[in-house]
Amino acid sequence: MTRTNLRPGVLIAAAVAAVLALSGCGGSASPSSSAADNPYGLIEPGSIRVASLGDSKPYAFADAQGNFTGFDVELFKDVAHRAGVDKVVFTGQDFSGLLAAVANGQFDAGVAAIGITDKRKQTVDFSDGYLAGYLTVITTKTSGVSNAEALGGKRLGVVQGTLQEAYAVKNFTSASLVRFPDNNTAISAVNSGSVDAHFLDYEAAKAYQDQFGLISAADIPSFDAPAGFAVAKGKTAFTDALNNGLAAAMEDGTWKKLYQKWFPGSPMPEQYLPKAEQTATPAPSK
Ligand code: SNW
Repeated sequence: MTRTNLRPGVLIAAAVAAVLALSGCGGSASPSSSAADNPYGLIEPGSIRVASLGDSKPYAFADAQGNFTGFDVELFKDVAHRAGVDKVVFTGQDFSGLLAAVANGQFDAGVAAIGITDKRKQTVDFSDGYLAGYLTVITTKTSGVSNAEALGGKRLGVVQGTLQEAYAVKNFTSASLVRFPDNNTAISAVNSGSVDAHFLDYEAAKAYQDQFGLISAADIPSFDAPAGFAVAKGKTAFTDALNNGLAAAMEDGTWKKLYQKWFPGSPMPEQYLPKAEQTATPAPSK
């Protein structure tokens, strides 16, 4: 009696175990289980947590309602959609902690006009590049800073951890650098006169110029460090999916549409346009 009752249960257990083994599920096989449910290795399957910036308009910023938007944000959402993920949650961070937060698994990605450099590749992996431009010194009309040479003896703001900081340390050696956690704080200091100028990304500089009547004093090419999406090291399925999405967004004109929306009037770079729209003229070095 006991035996005949037990038998179906044993059979079911054996069958379940066999199915689990075949599907790669079950206790010790959980890594392949999560690979099936969570191919990109996201913190929460089906959702991408992104570390970004609240004040890098028009690349990445929080609007009046607190929603993240901008060129980089919209491009990332489009690429995530192509990778099959529609839930993307952006959080504002200080730039200086952003790559570490991606590397240590607090976020799935970093999206904030982050230039790809060998040094940063020691901390994170990057998608392919999706934007290349200039670094700009902006100042007030009365500061007397009319070009990079005039920065000698002046107080120049940089956001900590940026390429601007590294460039200024190396090349603006006679300026006094003042490090800020973010652009808004630095621009307040420019407007109040506590620093003479601030050094930031070209399009963000343009936005602050328009907002506060500031002027550009110097544009430094940064085409050797195009912006990419930062991902924790070794998440190759995720990075590959982002790269495929980026290539598709460039080829079907989505990248161009977003560029025109967020950077109106800026010269159109060729290397990210659909192949049919690229001429034989070589683009600025990547
Ligand atoms: O290197 C450039 C790139 O060519 C493009 O112009 C977008 O900005 C950059 O990636 C540089 N961005 C800075 C950096 O990566 C600052 C980023 C920020 O303030 N959000 O450090």
